[in-house]
Amino acid sequence: MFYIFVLGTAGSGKSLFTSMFKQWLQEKEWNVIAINLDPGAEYLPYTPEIDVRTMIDIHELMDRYELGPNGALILASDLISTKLGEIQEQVEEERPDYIIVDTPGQMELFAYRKSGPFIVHGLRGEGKVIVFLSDPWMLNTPENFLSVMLLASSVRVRFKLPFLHLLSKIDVAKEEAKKVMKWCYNPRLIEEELMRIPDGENYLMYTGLYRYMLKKGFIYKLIPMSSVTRYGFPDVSAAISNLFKGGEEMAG
Ligand SMILES: Nc1nc2c(ncn2[C@@H]2O[C@H](COP(=O)(O)OP(=O)(O)OP(=O)(O)O)[C@@H](O)[C@H]2O)c(=O)[nH]1
Ligand SMILES: [Mg+2]
Repeated sequence: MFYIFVLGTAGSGKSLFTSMFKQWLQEKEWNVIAINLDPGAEYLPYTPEIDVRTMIDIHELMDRYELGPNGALILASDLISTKLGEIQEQVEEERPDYIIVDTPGQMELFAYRKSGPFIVHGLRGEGKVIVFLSDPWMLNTPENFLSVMLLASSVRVRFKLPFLHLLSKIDVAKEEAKKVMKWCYNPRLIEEELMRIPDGENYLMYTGLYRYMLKKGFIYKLIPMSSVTRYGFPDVSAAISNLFKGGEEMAG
């Protein structure tokens, strides 16, 4: 059993990726299930085999503790950790090859509070990987590119697991995606762009940070993909297979 945890900022395409990548793997004859860990999800583009919403009711929390939507979401995120045993039991019943885990819209509630890492590390499996989604608009300037790489790095540091960074929604942001991929594969281009920042102090800070991250492997080679057209799915699955050390090939 291999876990694929899908993280990313709000609206980056986590749920649609979960849905479409699950379908894609199933077509390759793999036994795949999806877990929804977003207690606040109103709508999901797939039917999860395991759903935290059946264990935690956000509206009940709001009523019982007189909380607003954000307070209830925070409490619900913390409560996820108490459901580890229940989730594990349900996974064991299914015994799938792959488990795709969709995580809460508000990434910070999952990644930066205790329960996210607790669940991620607590679940038993042969391998685990984090896939982190960003859409091209989020990286559309050199400063944004740098800050999204910082965000991805902070998630990687938080979970300490094999990590992939995907560039989502490229079907609707072709030009932006091309630019971002150029930056990824020609690191000097970003430096040149950062040099154009008029404020000298910022330039030194940004380029210093950028060079350090590049040297230490924190500027990721993004994998461009679209959950609508499935462009890039073979690359994503090959990269995931590589990360599952000793794991079998996923792509059929
Ligand atoms: N064109 C296109 N739209 C996409 C793609 N992926 C997601 N979307 C759309 O982007 C919107 C957000 O996608 P979701 O999958 O709900 O994103 P999410 O990260 O789960 O969102 P939250 O859980 O609310 O944070 C939806 O309208 C999706 O249909 C893609 O690859 N291409
Ligand atoms: Mg979602």
